[in-house]
Amino acid sequence: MSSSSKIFQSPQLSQDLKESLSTLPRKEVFSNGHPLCRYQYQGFWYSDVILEAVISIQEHFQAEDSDVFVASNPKCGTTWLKAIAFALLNRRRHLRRPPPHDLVPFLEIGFYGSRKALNIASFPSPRLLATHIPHSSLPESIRSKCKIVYVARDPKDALVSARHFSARVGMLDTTMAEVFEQFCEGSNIYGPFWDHVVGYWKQSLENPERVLFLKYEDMKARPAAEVRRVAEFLGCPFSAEEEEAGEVDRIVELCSFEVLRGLEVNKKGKQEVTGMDKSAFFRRGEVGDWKNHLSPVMAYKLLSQNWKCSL
Ligand code: PAP
Repeated sequence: MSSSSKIFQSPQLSQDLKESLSTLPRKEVFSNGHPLCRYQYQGFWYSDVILEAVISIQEHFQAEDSDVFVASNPKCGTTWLKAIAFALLNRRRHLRRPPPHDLVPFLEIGFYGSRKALNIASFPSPRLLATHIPHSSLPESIRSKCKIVYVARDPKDALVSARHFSARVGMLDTTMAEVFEQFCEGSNIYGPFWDHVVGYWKQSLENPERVLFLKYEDMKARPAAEVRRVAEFLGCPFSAEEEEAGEVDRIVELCSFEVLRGLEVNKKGKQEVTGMDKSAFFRRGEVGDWKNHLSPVMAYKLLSQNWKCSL
């Protein structure tokens, strides 16, 4: 274990925990030529920074009954769903500013761990938060109390999106082929991809009042119907008057790829917490872009590898 890893310098983690973490499976990846470690914890892979935050959340975060979470694997439609959930819960407000990632911060990126930049105590209630943490690793208070809207996406499009994003923000020195191999072996960040999806999917079947499972592809095909589903799940269904007044279509339009990407607040500048370009979260917004980057053989390999996951 690389003792230079940030997690081993964190004052928030006890010596005992640091010792047990030193036994975790790990993998080396590179960022701007520098080696970084990725760790497998409770079955899923994290960077050291995110792992520290996940552990801190497990130890300290207390959910409130009214908390609502947007959950996803990375690059599966998080920004879009954040905008929809925020628009639904704040019908009278609009999204001219700030952008979705500032309105709905990630629990593990910003509030916890060494990258902590926001104060959870000062975040107004009812809290609308986001997470990429797998369902099985969420603290019990979130699992038992909160409503969670999860969005899944074709992993081929998610991995292509992840690779472009990584190159765009200078996060990792990975080629498309390397990202593809990580998705196949399940060592992509927050992976294995299908274990993440299946965890939330099972919960949506067992606890439909707690977890709503959406698919990016369905949202693209029939956005109004999916927006109505989210509204009903969140306890803010559209009234007959709102339906009549075209409120559903207004929210669909407000949160569409073209409109969000075109907003000045999303075109320029960097995110408050991560320092990443805001525009990096809007690329093509399409279903099936993987066909421009992966071969049919790669698609087949990814599908056959994924059968190994715990469905
Ligand atoms: P995150 O998990 O890092 O927050 P996330 O928002 O899930 O990222 O993923 C970004 C993807 O959603 C991008 O996909 P692409 O690379 O295939 O284009 C981005 O373009 C897409 N996206 C962002 N906003 C929308 C939207 N309003 N409608 C559809 N797709 C969107």
